[in-house]
Amino acid sequence: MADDGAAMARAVMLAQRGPVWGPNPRVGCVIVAADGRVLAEGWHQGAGTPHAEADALSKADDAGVDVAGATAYVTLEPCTHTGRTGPCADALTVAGVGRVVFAVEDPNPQAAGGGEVLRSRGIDAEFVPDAAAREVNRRWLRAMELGRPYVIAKWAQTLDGRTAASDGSSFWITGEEARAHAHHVRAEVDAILVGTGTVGTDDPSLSARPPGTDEPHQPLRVVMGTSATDGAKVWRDGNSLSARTHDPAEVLSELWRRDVRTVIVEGGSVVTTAFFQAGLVDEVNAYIAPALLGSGPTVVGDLGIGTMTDVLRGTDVTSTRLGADTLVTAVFTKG
Ligand code: AOF
Ligand code: ZN
Repeated sequence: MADDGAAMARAVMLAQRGPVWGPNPRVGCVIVAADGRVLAEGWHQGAGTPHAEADALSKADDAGVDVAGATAYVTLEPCTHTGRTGPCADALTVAGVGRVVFAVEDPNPQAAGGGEVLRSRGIDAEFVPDAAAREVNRRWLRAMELGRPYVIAKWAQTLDGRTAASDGSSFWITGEEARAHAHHVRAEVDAILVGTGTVGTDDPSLSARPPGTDEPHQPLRVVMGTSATDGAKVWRDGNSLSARTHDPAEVLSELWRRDVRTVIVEGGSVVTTAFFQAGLVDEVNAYIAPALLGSGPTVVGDLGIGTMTDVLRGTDVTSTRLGADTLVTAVFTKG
């Protein structure tokens, strides 16, 4: 008899081999025989490549392994649609698996309903919720619920909440470890957004340069606002977008159409404030240095909060020590 918990834990590990960025979720699949033997494993490597179930089934096929009557453990509900690839519910049916256990229901209305479809064909499909399987796609799942990209507001600040000195200089508030961490996060998202003001003052390259990673994924660079930024580094290749508007909701719809599921808003203060004012910040990543400036721009401007009862308070807080600095993350929109 297969151990459901152990098999799903393995499927979650496999899911993590897929890319965090991109329009698709990370999904893992383990096919286990009635006697507990693992017959095949698969995972999804990103949009356009086979889904986890199809990957596992084709590996079984290549190895000449018969999966008839076996149990497929999948971290996400098998899809029913033909998108970039074919429906996994059909592939599992044709292969003759006897049972399917999935850990998260698919929030994508085009793909959802695999559990029902499989049951209607006499396959024992069970939805067994699993927190670890949810966590693997935490931001993607939230974006699908919201129908817009998941927004991470990221900044580096001093203890007194400043992001630059009064002369505008801001290199470097935090140390090397904090900056390396931020590069890892950049390589895991679909887009990085800044305002034209930041392009004018910092001329940032907005690339992901995580130490120790060759050819990291490069997010789309998005510049929001109407001021001219000709010749800036962000325009060095085609992987950039000018969003000539001051409305965060408008930018997010445009990004959603371009398959962006996660975006980091990296400032400046005007842009970050606009996203907070619009209620469109899902998560804050604040890198806090043990430093004081006493003057200079602050992270977030006036949000129209005049009294403590209106304070914006985050949940699901984490704190991570990075050299002398501390990364505090918190969630600001909850499902
Ligand atoms: C699965 N198994 O491994 C994944 C699923 O355009 P496509 O064909 O790549 O389909 C993408 C959608 O399929 C995605 O939005 C999500 O609903 C589902 N992803 N489903 O059965 C998988 N990656
Ligand atoms: Zn599928």
